[in-house]
Amino acid sequence: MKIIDLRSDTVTLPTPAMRKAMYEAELGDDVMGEDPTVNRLEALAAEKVGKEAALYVPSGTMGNLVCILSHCQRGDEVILGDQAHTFIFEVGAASVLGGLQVHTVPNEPNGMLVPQNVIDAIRGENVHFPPTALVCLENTHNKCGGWALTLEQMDSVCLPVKERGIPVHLDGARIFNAAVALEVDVKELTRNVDSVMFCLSKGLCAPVGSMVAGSEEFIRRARKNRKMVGGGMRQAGVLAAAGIVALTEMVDRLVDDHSNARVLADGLEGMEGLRREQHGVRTNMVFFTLVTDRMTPPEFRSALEEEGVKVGYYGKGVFRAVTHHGIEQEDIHLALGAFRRVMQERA
Ligand code: TLP
Repeated sequence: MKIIDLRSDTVTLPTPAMRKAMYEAELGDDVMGEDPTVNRLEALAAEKVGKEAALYVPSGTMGNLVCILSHCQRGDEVILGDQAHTFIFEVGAASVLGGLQVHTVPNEPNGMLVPQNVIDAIRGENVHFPPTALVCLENTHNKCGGWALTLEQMDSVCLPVKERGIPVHLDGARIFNAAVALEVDVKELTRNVDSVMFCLSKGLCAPVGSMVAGSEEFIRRARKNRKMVGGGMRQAGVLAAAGIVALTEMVDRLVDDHSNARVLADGLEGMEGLRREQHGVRTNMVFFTLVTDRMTPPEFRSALEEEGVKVGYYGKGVFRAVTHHGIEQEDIHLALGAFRRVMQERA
């Protein structure tokens, strides 16, 4: 039985082209700046997102941390959404390792921050206040259904924040999903942020790694902070080679993941005992809630697993299914059959 693993697009495996590129990669010591493959990946990534420079980091979590550390000093405050990955899923790193205070404002269901709420959260001059040093956005927004924010939506927050002299960081773990869904060049979405982190290891299928990008001066600081948190990786070109394939060959196919997610969402619609979450499907994520008392969430999850389908659990009965490379439309139909059997026979 094929396991249809919809827990996350992080489960994707490197493609044959990636494995070949990894095998053949030219290597050097990247901490000394001498790994030609890492240097090539960094130049390519910077060019793709329209920034002066980029830096290869081991993970999205480290990428966000390195950017936050590079924008802020201990004692500063960072404004971000209360559903932000950085706030919920990054082990409190900004506070623990950066000595920063996080100031959350509520995310709208589509992942947006209400611009006025962000402006109101910026601290004024007062001896009692920590200085506001950074605002973070997320696109696509993971906890808000994988929704893609348009340039206009992002600008409605970015521009007034930047007018006040405060930089904006974008957690763009899945920014290529957003660009593909909105049919815009990714540069459009990154144009007005000061730094962006994006992942090579999710829908783009590289085994490891994320990129951060910004001005040359910012990336110099980020490189030092990456070293500080242990992210200097020596002959990292063996991994970066897969990242180059990710950026050159794996972006356009994300459209298939998005259409598979819609097929899945349509199939789940109206299934007794399940309620699709309202935010709709824009990219590769489908959220739904178990609304029957005949089965607990863990029972539902293991019944699905027995049928060969894995989904992610977000608590309070809410589940997430993520489509990705290796999941074909026929797998979605098989998965829907499994959902139906679990809901009809066991619920
Ligand atoms: N998200 C993972 C889990 O951590 C929840 C997933 O399965 O979706 N920003 C965003 C928006 C993310 O979704 C993730 C990973 C990260 C940052 C962190 O990236 P990694 O896992 O590379 O540290």
